[in-house]
Amino acid sequence: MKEGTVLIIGRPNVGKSTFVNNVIGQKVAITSPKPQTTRFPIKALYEDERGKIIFVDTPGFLDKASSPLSKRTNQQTLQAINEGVDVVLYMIDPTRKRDYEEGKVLGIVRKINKPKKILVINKTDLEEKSYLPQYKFLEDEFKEVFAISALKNMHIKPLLDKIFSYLKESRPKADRLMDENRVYPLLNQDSKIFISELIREKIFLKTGKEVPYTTTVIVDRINERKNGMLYIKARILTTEDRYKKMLIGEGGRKIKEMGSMARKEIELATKKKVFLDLLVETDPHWQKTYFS
Ligand SMILES: Nc1nc2c(ncn2[C@@H]2O[C@H](COP(=O)(O)OP(=O)(O)OP(=O)(O)O)[C@@H](O)[C@H]2O)c(=O)[nH]1
Ligand SMILES: [Mg+2]
Repeated sequence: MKEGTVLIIGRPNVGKSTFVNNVIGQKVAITSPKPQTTRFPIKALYEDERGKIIFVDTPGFLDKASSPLSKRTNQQTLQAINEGVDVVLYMIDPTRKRDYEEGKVLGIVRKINKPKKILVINKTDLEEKSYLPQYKFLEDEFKEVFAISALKNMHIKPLLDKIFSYLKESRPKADRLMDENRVYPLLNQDSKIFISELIREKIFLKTGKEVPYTTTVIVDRINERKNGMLYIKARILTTEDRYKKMLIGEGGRKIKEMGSMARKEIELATKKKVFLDLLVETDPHWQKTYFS
């Protein structure tokens, strides 16, 4: 059996989390059309008859990391790279112009010297204007290039075959990472983090431009009641009262909608009835409190 760690790196919004979800075959990482959705490296286990792959989905590397959260995000990505990676997938999105941020990520990818590197061109299902010529030079730099659609699950199989061809026979690393508090196949999230991520995704999907970036989600309690129902208490923290208002929405409609979407997904994942007690609080200092 083969085993190894595969790290996915790329600027925000290229489709890293979408790729990991589709390869794993279930939602392990939240995704949204807004950049900077992922906030910490997510480790998930892929298994088939050939062996095990630990996929590490990283937050899109940020050029300007000034807040405690974005600094920590970048640090964790660098740390994940240094933890021992066998294959690096450098993912690009040719529907967007190459920019300074892309250069920054490429600089990091170039510095990773030991592992095998594969260039992954994502979003090939889209027919809109392509900036692929701007990325052409990369094809000389990377020996292996795969054009895929993470969303439509296109051309993923040959990429997986290539990854396995790079991996060595088993070093039982994934087993060591398994522990019963984890949400399988996630290797580094417990249920509180998993649930807070699902709620955070709804904020990214359902609120306006800047609102998601002012928020974090804290799950305070998960209790299983005698009747088998899960009672979950969670709070959305935001930096200002005006954002709190937007998150709650008129007559509480927004928070209800987000809560209900999240609850349904938690029910699906846990196969239990869920009562989600979701509140919004203003806390201008949450970044300092929780992320520095
Ligand atoms: N059309 C198309 N859309 C895609 C594809 N892959 C991802 N997307 C979309 O691109 C957006 C960003 O996807 P994510 O998976 O959240 O991107 P990410 O790279 O993880 O982003 P960050 O976590 O912010 O770094 C979402 O709206 C996805 O649905 C693809 O292959 N085709
Ligand atoms: Mg992501």
